[in-house]
Amino acid sequence: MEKNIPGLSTSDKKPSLDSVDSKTCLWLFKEIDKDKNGYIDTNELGDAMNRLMTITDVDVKVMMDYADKNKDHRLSFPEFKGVIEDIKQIRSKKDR
Ligand SMILES: [Ca+2]
Ligand SMILES: [Ca+2]
Repeated sequence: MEKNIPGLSTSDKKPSLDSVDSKTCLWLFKEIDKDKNGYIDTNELGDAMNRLMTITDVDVKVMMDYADKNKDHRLSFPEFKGVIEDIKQIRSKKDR
């Protein structure tokens, strides 16, 4: 049995939202974009969210609506990244 060596096992850690950089963002985006068409649609967002929590179709639609800035009913990477940035900002304001 091997001991966990700090620094070598960091890849096992789930990224926290505060430490999400553009690289992690892109990885997340690709994880959610199941059909790899470069966009996250409502179904893909719903699937991803369902894995994390119990969420209703309405919740997913609200999230989609908020994130979908150009209203084409799918999320491009900049739109997705924008949401992450927004959440990070809201969180950092709360901490103050
Ligand atoms: Ca897709
Ligand atoms: Ca869009």
